[in-house]
Amino acid sequence: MPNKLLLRALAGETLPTPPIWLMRQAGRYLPEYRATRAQAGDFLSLCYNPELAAEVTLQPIRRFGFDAAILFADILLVPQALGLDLWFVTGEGPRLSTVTGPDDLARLRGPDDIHDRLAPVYETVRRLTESLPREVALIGFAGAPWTVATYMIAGRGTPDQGPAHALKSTDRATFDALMERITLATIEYLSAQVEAGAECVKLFDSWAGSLEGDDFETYAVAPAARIVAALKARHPGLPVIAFPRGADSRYVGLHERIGAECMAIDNGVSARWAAEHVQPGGCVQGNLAPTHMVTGGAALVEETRAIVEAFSRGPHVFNLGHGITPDADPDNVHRLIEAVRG
Ligand code: 1CP
Repeated sequence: MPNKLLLRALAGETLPTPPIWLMRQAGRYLPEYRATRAQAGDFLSLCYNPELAAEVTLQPIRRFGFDAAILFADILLVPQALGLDLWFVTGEGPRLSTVTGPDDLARLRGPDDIHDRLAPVYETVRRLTESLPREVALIGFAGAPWTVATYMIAGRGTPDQGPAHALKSTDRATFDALMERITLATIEYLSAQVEAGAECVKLFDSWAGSLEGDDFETYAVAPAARIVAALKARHPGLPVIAFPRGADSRYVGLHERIGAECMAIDNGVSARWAAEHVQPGGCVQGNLAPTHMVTGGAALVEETRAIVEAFSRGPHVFNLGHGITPDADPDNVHRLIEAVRG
C-alpha cells in the first residue's frame, strides 16, 4: 500500500479524513502566484520556466498543506507542441491558430515530435519530485482529446463548443483524424510526465458535458479509455483520475468503462447522488461548488461537512467541482481545510 493519502484513496482505501487538493490551486487568487507570474513575464513563459513553474506548484502546498500538488502547466501546451500558435489575451483567455480542414491537419506535427517543445514541463516534474514534502503526491495532467480539440478547432474557449460540433458533423474525417492525433500525443505527453516522476495523472475533459447521445461514448469515453489503457500498459499500477465534467447521470459506470481509479465529479450532481450511484465504482473526487471559496461563511462549512459525510463510506478525495476562481479568498481555503480535517 502506498503511504501518501492521495495515493491510498486512489487505491480504493476508505480513509477517516479524505485527502484534499483544489483544481487550479496555483493561480491568480494567490498574491505569491501573481508575483511569480509577473517575474516570468507572462503565463506561457511561466509554464515553460521549470524553476518558476515548480515554484508556483509549491506555493499552495506551503500556504495550505494540501495532500497533493498538481504540475503547473496548461492543457493548451499540447496543441502548441503539435504546431499551433498559442497566445493569451489579457482579460480574455487563450487564442490559437486553428485546425478546420485537411490542410491544417497535414501541417501538424506527429505525436512523437512533441517532446522538444514540452521538455521544460518534464523538467518541472523532475524538480518537483526533489522539492515536494514526502507526504504530498504529485499529479500530472493533460486535457482529454475532445476538450483539447474544441480549442484547436475554435481557436479559443467557446460557451457551447459550437465550432467543434460543426466540424464533427460537416467533416467527420478531419475531426476524427484530429482526435486521433491528440489521443496519441496525449499518451506520449502523460507517459513522459510519469517517467519524470508524476505519481498519478488526471485527464481534464472540461467540455465532455456538451457531447450528446452516442458522441459521449465515442468522443469522451472511448478516447479516455484508450489513453488510460496505453498508460497502464507502459506504467503498470499508475492511478488515473478522469474528469468528464458535466457527465451528469452518465457518470454512472464510468470508472469501469474508462478504466480510471477515480472519477472527478463536478458540482452539477449532488454528493448524495454520486455517493450512491458513482462511488460504488471506485474513488470519487469532488465536489464543492467553487463559489463557496468566494462567499465563505457558514454555508461553506456546512456544505463541506455534508460532502465529506456523503462520501465517507467509500474512497474519496476532497476537491471543488471545478477550478478555484481568481476572486476566491485564500482565507476561505483555510476554513475549507479546517472543515474537512476538522
Ligand atoms: O492568467 C493566468 O495566470 C492564467 C490562468 C491560468 C492558469 C493558472 C490558465 C489559463 N491556466 C492555468 C493553469 C492550469 N490550467 C492548470 C495548472 C494547475 C492547477 O490546477 O493549479 C491546469 C490543471 C489547467 C487546466 C486547464 N486549462 C483546463 C481544464 C480544467 C478546467 O478549468 O476546466 C482548461 C479548459 C484550460 C484552458 C485554459 N487555460 C487558461 C484559461 C483561462 C483556460 C480556459 C479558457 C476558456 O475556456 O475560456
